[in-house]
This record gives sequence, C-alpha cells and structure tokens, in this order.
Amino acid sequence: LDYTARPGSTVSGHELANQISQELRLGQEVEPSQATSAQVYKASAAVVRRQMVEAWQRGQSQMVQGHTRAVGYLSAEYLLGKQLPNALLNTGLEAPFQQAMQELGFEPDDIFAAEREPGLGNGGLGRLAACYIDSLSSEGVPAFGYGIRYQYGIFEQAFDQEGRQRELADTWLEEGEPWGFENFGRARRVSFGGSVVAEGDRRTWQPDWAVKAVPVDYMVPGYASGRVNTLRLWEAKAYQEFDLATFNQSDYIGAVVPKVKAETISKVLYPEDSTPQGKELRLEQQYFFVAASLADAIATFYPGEREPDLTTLPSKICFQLNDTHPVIGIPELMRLLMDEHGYGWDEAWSITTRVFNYTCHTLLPEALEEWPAQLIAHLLPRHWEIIQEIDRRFVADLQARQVSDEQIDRMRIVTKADQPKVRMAYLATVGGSYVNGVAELHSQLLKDVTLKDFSALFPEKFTNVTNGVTPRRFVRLANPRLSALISEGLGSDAWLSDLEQLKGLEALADDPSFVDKFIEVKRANKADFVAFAQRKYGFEIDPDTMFDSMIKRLHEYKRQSLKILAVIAQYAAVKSGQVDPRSLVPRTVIFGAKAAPGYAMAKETIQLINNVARVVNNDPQVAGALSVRFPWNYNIELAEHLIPATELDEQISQAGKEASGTGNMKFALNGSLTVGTLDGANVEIRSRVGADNFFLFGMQVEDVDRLYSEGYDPRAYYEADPRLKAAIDMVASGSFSEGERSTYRNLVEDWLSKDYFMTLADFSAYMDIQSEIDEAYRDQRGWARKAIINVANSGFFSSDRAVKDYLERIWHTGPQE
Ligand code: 26Q
Repeated sequence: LDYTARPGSTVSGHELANQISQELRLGQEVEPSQATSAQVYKASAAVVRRQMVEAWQRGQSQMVQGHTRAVGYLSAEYLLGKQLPNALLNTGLEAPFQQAMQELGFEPDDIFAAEREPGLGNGGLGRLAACYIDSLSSEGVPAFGYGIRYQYGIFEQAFDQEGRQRELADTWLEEGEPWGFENFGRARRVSFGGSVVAEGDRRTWQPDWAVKAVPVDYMVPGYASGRVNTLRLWEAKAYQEFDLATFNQSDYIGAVVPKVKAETISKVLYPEDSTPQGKELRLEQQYFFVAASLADAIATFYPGEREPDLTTLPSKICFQLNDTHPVIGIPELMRLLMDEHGYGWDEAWSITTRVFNYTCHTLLPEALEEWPAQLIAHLLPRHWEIIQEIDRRFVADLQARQVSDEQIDRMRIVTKADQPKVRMAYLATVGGSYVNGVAELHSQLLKDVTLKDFSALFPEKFTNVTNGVTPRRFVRLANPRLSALISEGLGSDAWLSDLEQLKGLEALADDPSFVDKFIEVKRANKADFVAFAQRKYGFEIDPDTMFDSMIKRLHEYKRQSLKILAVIAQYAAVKSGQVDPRSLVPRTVIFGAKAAPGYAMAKETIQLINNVARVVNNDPQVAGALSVRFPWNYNIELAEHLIPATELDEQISQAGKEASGTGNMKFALNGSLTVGTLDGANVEIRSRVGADNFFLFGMQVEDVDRLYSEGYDPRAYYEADPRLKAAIDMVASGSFSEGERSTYRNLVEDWLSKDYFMTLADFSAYMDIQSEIDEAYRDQRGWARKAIINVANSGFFSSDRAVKDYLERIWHTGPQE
C-alpha cells in the first residue's frame, strides 16, 4: 500500500511490536511481559501517534502554503469516543496491530478496554462534530476542529436503589491521556471584563482579567486519505500561580483564588442539551475558545506578519458555527479587524460575513440562546458595543427596505426591553453567509417558522445539509461482522469511503443465502451484546427476543414516556388476563438515556423506566415475553455495542421537534428497522428505504399544529383508549413505586392536564403499529429482507456526503490541492 494513501500502513506487525516494546521499556520503564493492559494501551497510542506525525506535518504545511480554503469547525462539543481503534483503522494499522498484540501476548480488546472515552459532548450535536472532523480528514480537506478540552466531560450516570439518576464526575483525565499534545508554543491570551476607552476616533478595550488558553492538539487521521488534520481543544490556565499582592498581605489561600477562577473556565461541560443555561461561566467558555481559535487561525495563515492583509482571510479559511455556542466569534472578529488591525467597519463587516456560516440544530424556541445584554456588557464590553452597532445598522437596513416596524421588532438582534437580550441565532444569521438546518424537514421549518422573517428577506442565505454519520466508527468498527458480509456481497470494501455503494446490496435482499448470512450476523451481534450486558451490567438477556432499543438524551419531546407507557399497557393487558403472554412476540426493550441534572420531568421518567424494569423483569407471568433493560451511562461505547444488535429502533419524537436525529441513521446502516414519526431525518430515511420497510405512525406536523390550535385535551385520549387508561392508572396507583402514589405525581399530572408533546394523542397509533411490528417480526426472513433494504438505501447518510454538501453549498472549497 502507498504510504501517502495510508499513513503508517507500511509498518509490519513485527515492527509495530518492537516499537511498542521499546515504548514500554523506555517510556514507561516496564518489561513488555510485565505490562498491564493500561500500559500497553498507552504505549500503543504513543506509537500510533508517531506513525501519523509525518502526514500531520505535511498536511499542515501544505495547508499554509497552498491555495485551498481551509475549514475551521467551531464547536463547544466533540463527543469523540475511543481513539485507538479508530486511529488504527484509519491509518491502515489494524492488521499490524493485531499481529503485534499476538506477538506480545495481549488481546486487542483488553487493550482497547483500557481507554477512557473522551465524552466532551452531550449528545447529537457533539457526536456530529466528531463525525464531521473524521469526514473532513477522510475527504482530504484541510481543516481544524476547534473546541474546549473540558477536564470533566459529560457526567457519568448511575442509578440509586430507587432507580433515580445520580451524576458522578467524569474523571477521564485521572490517569493521564496519551493522545493530546499540549502545544505551549501556541498559547494565547484571552481577556475579559474591564471597559472601553476612546482614543481619538478609536475605541479600545481595556480588559481587567485574562486567562491563558493552551491548545491541546489531537490528530484526526482520515480514512485511507493520508490526511491528518488537527482537533485543537483549548485548556484554560492562570497566568500567575499566585497573586503576589494578596500573598504578601499574608492571605496565602486567598492568593490562589484567581488561579482557580481562571482554570474553572475549561473545568466542566455543561450537561444541559436543550434548555440553555444562561450562566456567566458558560459565556466565558464560549468566548474563551472562540477568541483563542480565531487568533490561532490568523496566526496560522499569516505567520510572523505584524500587519497581515486580512482582506484575504476569506480565501484562507471559513468558520462553521456549530449552533449558536460560538456566535460570539462574529463580534470578536469585528473587534480584531477594527481594533487590533485598523480596518474600518465596512471592510471588517465584509470579511466577517464572508467567513462565518451557521448551523442550527433545534426547533424548540426555548432552546434558542439569548444572552442578557447586561451580562455581555459586563464580561465583554467592547463586544457589546459592536453587537449594538451590528443591530443598529441591521435595523437601518430593514427600514431602508420598507420593513414594517412590527416586523423589525421581531427581527432585532438586541431585543427592545428593560432587560434587553441578545438573540444569538439572529446575530449568526445576520453576521454570516449561510444558515442551514440539519434535515430537509428541519430546514423547511426553519424557513417557515423559526427564522421566517429572515428567510423572507434573505432567501439566498438559507439551505439544508442533512446530517450524516461516519461509517468507519459506526459500521466498520462497531459491526465487523456486518462489514465483512457487506464487503463479501459487494466484492470490496470500497463502500467505506463511498457509502452509496451499499445500494449494490439491494439485489441481495432476494438472495436466500445472503439473507441467511445476514440473519446469522444479527444473531451473533445479539449474542455479543448479551455477553457484554452480562459482564458490564449483570443483566440476563434472552437472545431469542426482539431487541427493541431507544437510545438518546432524555427529553419530553423525544417521548421516552410514549415507549414506557406502551410497555406498561402491554404488561397491564397480560396482568388483567386480556392478553396471553404466549401470544406475544417476546421482546427485550432497551433504554439508554441521560437526563440533564436539573430537568425534573426527565429524571422522573428515568425513575419510572427503572421501576417498570424492576417490576416487569421480576414478574414470572411475563417471563420470556417481555423484559425491560436500562443500562446506565449511555455513551459512545454502549452505542457501539447496542446498535449492531438492535432489531427495532425507536424514533418516536413529536413531529416537528427533532431537528434531525443521527441515531436513526446509525441504526438503519446496521440493519435495524425503524418505528418512527415523520420527524427530522426519519422523513428522508423512510423515503429512501421505502414505506414498506419503515414503521410509520402518529401525527404529522400539520396535525400537531391543528391540534394545538383547536385546544389539546390529553384527558380525552386517556378516557378514549382503555389501554392508555390502564397504563396511566397503573403508574398513578403505585404499581411501580411499591404502592406509593406520589412518586410519579408530576408525570401523571402532566400527562392528564398538559402533555405538551402530545404523547397521549399518539398512543393509540403507536400501540397499533407495534402489533404490525410483531406480525412482521414473526416472518424472520421477511424482516431480514426489509433490514437489508434499509442498509442498502442508507448510504446517503454518510458524514462524507454531508461534508461534501457543506463543501459545495457553503464552504466553497474541497480537498487540499
Ligand atoms: C447551550 C447553552 C448553554 C448550555 C448548553 C447549551 C446546549 C448544549 C448542547 C444546547 C444544545 C446542545 C445540544 C443540542 C443537540 O445535540 N441537538 C441535536 O443535534 C443533532 C445534530 O444535528 C440533531 O440530530 C438532533 O436532532 C438535535 O436535537
């Protein structure tokens, strides 16, 4: 294999074994035969990293010297998952590593198990960023991922005796971490607070405190592309170990306070993923990483230049804003251009609006970030001035276009109120070139609802890029059996970098021997999951049941409560003698979900699921027919084990609420069938795999709108469907709380009086589709056929395709020339 095609791939297994041995002896002072898995992991990481260095540096200098516009992906989150298996696959070192481990007498899986996954994200948005940097490297595009190196990532979830969620610190750095390279030479100063002073016609910011942003660099190797990009995650450090003035006043402890304050900035990831926490520290985090990243990009492309010609910046790089979290970058770039480099407003604005683009990931109005002006003014006084000026000019522009006062007030970046707020989505829309949603339906709703006024006036700004996932991690690494079968069926593994090739499997859906092999793959994956769940959670799962999974953050709009109510209804029907358990298709219903620590309703739902599991799993009357499992601490590792083993995937959000979903894509690519509403990317999955191979149910966006406007009364649905009534009554009467009727009071009250996301209205349709699913499942070969057709038609959902869409429609760039 060509070295440039796959960095590292010329290394033999024996050579790799020698390098790892050497690293163990010299780097860790341990004899290979005595080394622990953790030591071998660390040594392997160091060796693999070294294999990538040359390609990394080559790519870096080609980027700076070349003429291909680079991409700067700005994201507060990267939910990476384990690095070692991915680095081995992408660099072509998988087989040599296997050999090396054999030679050294270690099991690769034990070595992989020693890695703590970097959980530097909450869910979909963070995982999307991780998929996109993988695809950017795989497509050969010069790119940076910029973000924050949180010392504590997403909390580790535990369940207490009562089934309630407990949050534990994610101590992923406790024993060090071999991938990140602290690049002290590229550290930057990031300032806060203070005031703005006028010097002649120039206004300058005189901040009153600052922190040092130290980049920790991670290599991002492309799959078989020879390109290794950089993920640069910033860590906050204090400039002074001790405040000497305070120290000299003999307040020894007080003297470290500023240091602690500075280092708090990159301490912990905020675990809320849909109700923004308007906390000062969060704004500090946002500005911290964005300011460091913009300065870093300029320093990268204009090295050593004291007065760089920044009018060329848009030809060097463009920045993608992953939701509104990095939007403070817009006024920051204006400030850099005007205050530090002397450009006038118009020139600065022209540069700024050409380098930024914004991706929106939500439809929930309460999830749109709005910062109190007062907070911005206090923390970033110069940015506040610039934001006001952007707003002033924008309003003037609207007035010149004869926009009504009423509409102007709706569109203001800074709201008109006693306590004005800055609407970050509006600032992003005005301050950049393109705005995109993350699935067709979502982008349409953005134009029709959320950003309607903007799309009416600036239609050319709006576009769609449907999300995608990396087939390397989520098919090849997570599901080696299916990958081997696909390669056998297609005659090569070229599908891994050209996922539309999966289409070639469609013909094999009617080949009985291929169908048999597909069934065997799923069976073996289920057996693996059973063993994993036994080992890790102590669960006893019957592999001869349908694996029915719902894994995603816990949120009311996603409607985990619809799923659990359906389980309860089924259970109630057996208990009341209406249903013979032997007539059911045996199921194992599996949940994985973290709730934001302050989200009471979500936490109550977790408790309910755990207690339904406790009751159902211990009831001999349903044994063999129904069980419920809730493995705690859902993360990338669990996803990689569960998705390949799943047969039925639940995507049951209220229509018009899930921007895209990406789990749905991972499941379809791994041969699960989806039960879902017409929401997010479900719409596109269904239209690609065909209506016969997708279990659609429930209200559509128009039905939801109509029902809201007619006045929604959930109690009517409770009275109308005896199955629903039985299920809710069971919860209310204490069946899942040892007779205590108050445990789920909030949930029950909400269902019967509010039910904002219309779980009750969709319940009957959901129960009915589940009966159809049972019927379909009884025909195992028919089911497998549908699953194969799902795989064959899901190639579109590769993050490579998504990145190519961004390249063509938004970034206007491509592979390094
Ligand atoms: C904002 C301010 C303060 C604190 C936290 C936040 C915050 C953090 C994370 C707000 C939102 C998020 C995450 C959102 C998210 O994951 N959205 C999901 O993005 C996916 C990728 O596009 C979509 O597939 C999902 O539909 C969408 O819910």
